[in-house]
Amino acid sequence: MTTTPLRDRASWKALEQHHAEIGGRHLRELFAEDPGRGERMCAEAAGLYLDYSKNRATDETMRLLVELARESELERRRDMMFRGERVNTSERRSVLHVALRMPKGASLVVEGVDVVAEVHEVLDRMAGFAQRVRSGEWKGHTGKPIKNIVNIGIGGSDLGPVMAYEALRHYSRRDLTFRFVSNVDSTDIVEATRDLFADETLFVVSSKTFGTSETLANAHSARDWLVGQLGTEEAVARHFVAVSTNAERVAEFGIDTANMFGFWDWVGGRYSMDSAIGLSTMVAIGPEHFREMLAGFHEMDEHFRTAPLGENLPVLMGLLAVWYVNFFGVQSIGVMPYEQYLKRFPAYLQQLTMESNGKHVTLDGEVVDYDTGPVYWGEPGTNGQHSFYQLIHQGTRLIPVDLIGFGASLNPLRDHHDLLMANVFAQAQALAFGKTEEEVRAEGTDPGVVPHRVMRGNRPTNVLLAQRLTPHLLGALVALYEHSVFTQGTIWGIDSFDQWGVELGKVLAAQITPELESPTDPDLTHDSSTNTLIRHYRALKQS
Ligand code: G6Q
Repeated sequence: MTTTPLRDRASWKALEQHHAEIGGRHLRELFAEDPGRGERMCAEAAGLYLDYSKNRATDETMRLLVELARESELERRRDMMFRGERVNTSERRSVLHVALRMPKGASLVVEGVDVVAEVHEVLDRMAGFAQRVRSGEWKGHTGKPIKNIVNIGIGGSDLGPVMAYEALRHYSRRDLTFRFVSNVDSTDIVEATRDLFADETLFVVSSKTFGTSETLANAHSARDWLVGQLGTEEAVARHFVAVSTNAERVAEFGIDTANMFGFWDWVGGRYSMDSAIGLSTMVAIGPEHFREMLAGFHEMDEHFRTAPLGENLPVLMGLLAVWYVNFFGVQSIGVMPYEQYLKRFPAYLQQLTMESNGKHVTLDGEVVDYDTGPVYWGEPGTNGQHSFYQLIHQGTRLIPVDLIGFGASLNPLRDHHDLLMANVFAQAQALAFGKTEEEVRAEGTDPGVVPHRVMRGNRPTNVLLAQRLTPHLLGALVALYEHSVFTQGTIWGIDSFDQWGVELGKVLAAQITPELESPTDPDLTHDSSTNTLIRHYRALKQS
C-alpha cells in the first residue's frame, strides 16, 4: 500500500489549492464558459450512460482526482483484489465477489484452487434446484408443488435478495409468491406466513455463518409453524433448504446438507447477492435471467479493471464522492432511482456503501485525519420530489444526488414514462442552475416573497441513463456502485470489506437477553441508564 499519508500526497495538496480556486464557482458560470461540457463530461459502460457534467468540477478537477487515484495506487489495489490477494486485511481474507460472475471456462486460481470452477459448480446446482421448484417437480411433504418461497436472512443475506427480487419482478414467475423475513421482531415472520399454507411453502435459510441470532430465531419459528401445520418433524426436509458456508451448523439445525448451497469466506455478506445467497432470486427469475445478471456484473467488472481511470464509470463516481466529502464537507449523497422496480435499491446501497466505508482507521490502524464514507440514502422518484427534495433545493446543506433513469418503462401506459423522465431532467436542471433573484422578480413576484422563491442552484448531480431495467443492467448497476465504493475506500486507505463496528452491539445483546428473560430480578451491573431501562422494560413486560 501507499506509504504517503493521504493529506501529504502531492495530488491532495493540488486539489486543496484547486478547491480554493474553483470551489465557490457556480455551475451557471461553468456551463457558460464551457458550453460543450454536457457533451464531453460523460462516460458509458455496460449499458449505462453517465452524465457527470453537472458536478462542481472542471476538466482540471477530474485530472487532479485521477492523479489522486494513481497516487493512492488504485490500479495496483484493484489488480490485487482481482488476483485474489488478501485485501481485506483486518479479516485476512481475499475479496473475490468479482469471481462470482466470471464466465464459465474462465479460471482464477487462488491459493491452489480454481475458484471460478467452484463458483460454476454451485451455480449449476442452484440452477437444477431452481428448475425443480419452478417446474413443480420439487414436491412438499404432502406431495404438493411449492407455491411460496420465504427467504430468511438478515443484512447481506436479505438486502440483496429482496432488492433483486423487487428490481426484477417483471421477469419473475407471477404464480409463485416470494417473501423476505429478516427482523427478529416476530411480526416479520408472522405477517410473512399468515396467509400461506405450509405444505406449499419453502424456506430458504440464508446465512453465511449460520450463527446469526435473528436468522436462527426466525428459522426456528418457521420450523415450529411448519411442523405445527403439517404435524411432523419429517416435513422439514422438503420445506427447508440452506445457503451457507457452514455445513456443520446447517446439519445441526436439521437441514440435510444435500439441500445446502455453499459459498466462500471470500464473499462478503454485502457483496453476496450474486452468490448462492441469490437462490431466491434465481427461483424467481429463472437460471437464464440470473446468468444474464451475472454477465452484467462481469461487463462492469471488466470495464473497471481495464478502462482508463478518466473514462472509468466507477472510478469517476468514486472520485467525485471523495471530492465532495473531503473538499466540500459533504455529509450525505442521495441516490434516486426513477424506476419503481428499484424501490429497494437505496436501502441495498446503504449497506453496501456505509458498512464498507464507515471506518475511522486506515489499513495500518492509524486514526484518519479526514472524513471517510458519507451517508447514502434515497427513495424512488418522483415520490421524493414531493417530500424531502425541498431540503436538497433550498436547504443549507450540500447534498450531491445520483438520478437514475431509463429509456423505456417495463409497463408502458399513456405518457407516464415521459412524465417520469421529464422530472429527472428537470430536477437535475433546477438543482444545478436554480432561479436567480432577477428571474424571480421578473415574474412579478411580491417583493416580500422574492427571497423565498430564489433557488440558489449549484447543487451537483450525476445522471445515469440506461435503455431499460433488465437483469443484465441490474448486475452492471450494482457492480458500478461496488467498485465506486472500492475506489473511495482505496483513496481513504481503509478496509472496505470488514465490519467490526456491528460486533459490539451483538455481544452486548447476548449479555442482556438472559437479564430480560430471567424470572427473578437479575443482578444488573451495566451503567445506570442501561440498568434503569432494563428494570423499566421488565416492569412493562409484566404489567
Ligand atoms: C455484510 C455483513 C452482514 C451480514 C449479516 C448476516 O457484509 O457481514 O450484514 O451479511 O450479519 O450474516 P450471516 O449471513 O452470517 O447470517
